[in-house]
Order: sequence, then C-alpha cells, then structure tokens
Amino acid sequence: MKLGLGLYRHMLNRQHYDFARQCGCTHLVVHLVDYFNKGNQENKNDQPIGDNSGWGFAGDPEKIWTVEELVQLKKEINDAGLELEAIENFDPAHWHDVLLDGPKKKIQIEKLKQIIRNVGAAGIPVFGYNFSLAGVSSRITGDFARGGARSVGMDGVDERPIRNGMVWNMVYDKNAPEGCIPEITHDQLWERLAWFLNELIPVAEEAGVKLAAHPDDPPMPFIRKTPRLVYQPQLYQKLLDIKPSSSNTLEFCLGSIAEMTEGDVYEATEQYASNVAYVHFRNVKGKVPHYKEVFVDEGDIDLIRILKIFKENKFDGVFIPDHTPQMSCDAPWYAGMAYTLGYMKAAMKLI
Ligand SMILES: [Mn+2]
Repeated sequence: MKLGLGLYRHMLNRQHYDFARQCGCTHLVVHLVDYFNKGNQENKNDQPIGDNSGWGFAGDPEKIWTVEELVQLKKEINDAGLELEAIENFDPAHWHDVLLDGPKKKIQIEKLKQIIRNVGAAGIPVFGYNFSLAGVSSRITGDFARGGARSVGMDGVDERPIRNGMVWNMVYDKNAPEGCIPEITHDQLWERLAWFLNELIPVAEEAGVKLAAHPDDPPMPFIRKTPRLVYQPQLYQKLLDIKPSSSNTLEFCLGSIAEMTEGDVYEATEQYASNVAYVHFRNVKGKVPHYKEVFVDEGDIDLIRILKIFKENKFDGVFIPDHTPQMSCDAPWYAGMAYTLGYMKAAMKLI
C-alpha cells in the first residue's frame, strides 16, 4: 500500500512536490484540467463545489496532452523523489460529445485514444475518469467538520437542468443556443458508457494504462435532470462486466461509496479490492441526499478496518486523501492534507 497526494493543475510545481514528500508521500495523482480558470472560487485550493454556472471553461479542443509534456511532468516529479501514479479526469473539451452522444463523438473518442497512448508512452500507469453529465453537483459548504472546520455536504438535490454548451460542470461552448440538454434514461447513459469502454479499453490495454472509474459524486440516481451510473455499490460490477480487462478498473472513492443508500462500504471494499487502481480516502457522516464530509477520524467509516481489508486482499496501489475539511489557519488546504496524510501513514504502518 502506497501513500500519495492529489494535486490540482496550479499546484504542479516543486513546492507542492516537496510538500508531498514532507508528508511522507511516495506517489502523486495529478489533475491536468484547470477547474478554477473562471476565478470565482472562494478558495482556489479548496475543492470546486459545482453550481449552476459550473466550475469554469473547458480547455482547447484541438490541444491534447502530448507525450513530450507528459514526459517532462513525470521527470519533474521524479526529480523531486516521487512517482507519478495517475492523471485524473479528461477535459470536457476532449469528450463532451462522448458524454452527450453528440455529432463529434467519433472524432473525440480518437482524441481520447491518443491521450491514453500518450499517457502510456510517458510511462504513467493509470488514468482516472468520471463518466457523468452533471459531474459533481448539488453540494453545499458549511462548518460541518469537527471544531467548525469548513467542508462540503449535500442537503437535497439540484433539479435545475444543464444548459446547452455545458457538461461535467464546465462550459465547452460559450455560443451554444438557448435551452437545456435533452433528458435521457439510465439505459441510454449506460449505452454511452459501454461504447466508450469498448472503444477505449483495448487501446488502454495496448498502452499499458489502467482506466479507473470514479463513482458518482454525489451518488444519486438523478441530478440536474440527468441520470447517473454508479450510485449504488453493485453498479460498479455492472461497469466492470461491460468489458472485463486488467485495464478496466476503479478509482475507488470511499466517501462516495459510504454515501450510497444501499450496500455496505466494507463489503464493497472486499468485493472490488482486486479491481481497484487507486483509492480516494476520506470520511463522511450520513448518506445522500443529506451528508457531510468530515475529518478522516470522525465519520461513519472505520478507515482502519478498510485498510485492513485492502491489506488482506494484497492491494498494492496508492491511497490519496480525497478532499479534506479546510482547517482554520493561514494554509487551510495544506493543514487538512498534512493532517490526513499523517493519519494515513500511521494507520498503514499500524496494520
Ligand atoms: Mn472521490
């Protein structure tokens, strides 16, 4: 079991690599999509929440991440004494019509294939993704964690439809016509996912890359009038069964799974441990549609028990803190991460 840290795009520099090392990490998971480019986030270092107007603008549809820039990124991370384990999330600019079954989906799936080939060529073993129309949504912030620490939660579902030109919480077409994206069924969305996996998994196998699926956050059957895919633990199995492969794996988010209304996070860990590429480690109180994110040691999940289950299943992948509450000090994100990583490091040693 390995300890890692997830870094947003604007954190990809030596200072943050050193911070990760100082916290005991050996691995990094990086985001290359800039979620904060609209500049309206309260705190750039906090996780984006997802409101009606989204996180910001998608990137350049013509520009995909090249082998050269990925190799350079990996080199900088290696030079700092860390391994680059995974890239997390596609840019909506590169796959909006794959998600929406739009006219450019065939061009875009070829772009995704090239991205995966580039990631493999750069020697990066995992690519995490979240196949979702609404993405992260319906979340609120408040003083929800111990000592009044600021964190996110959910208190009811956002029912507003998504306007044209937006998907996955980002704007990919500023000039889209008025109106909202059409309503579809769960079966239609599963068909889109199946097409995506059947196209991409063989390429990932050849490139030596694991594609790793994040469950729905929050795990609700519908949000913003769009269906969702993995909102109960057993739906992860449905995703794996579409295309069984060592490249069809899971970005196992403990918080999202614990927020689900059915099943049990310990049984789910036991069931899926052998299919997990890496783990989002966090704790939560409550279930959808009313839950709160809290510190690792105060929520509903016994995270030590979870680590023991992973160990019994000989899981050898990376654990990263997912999000943490913001601690009251001059560096709220850093303090939250350092606290969580210290806890994780001790817990791993203990078991
Ligand atoms: Mn997560």
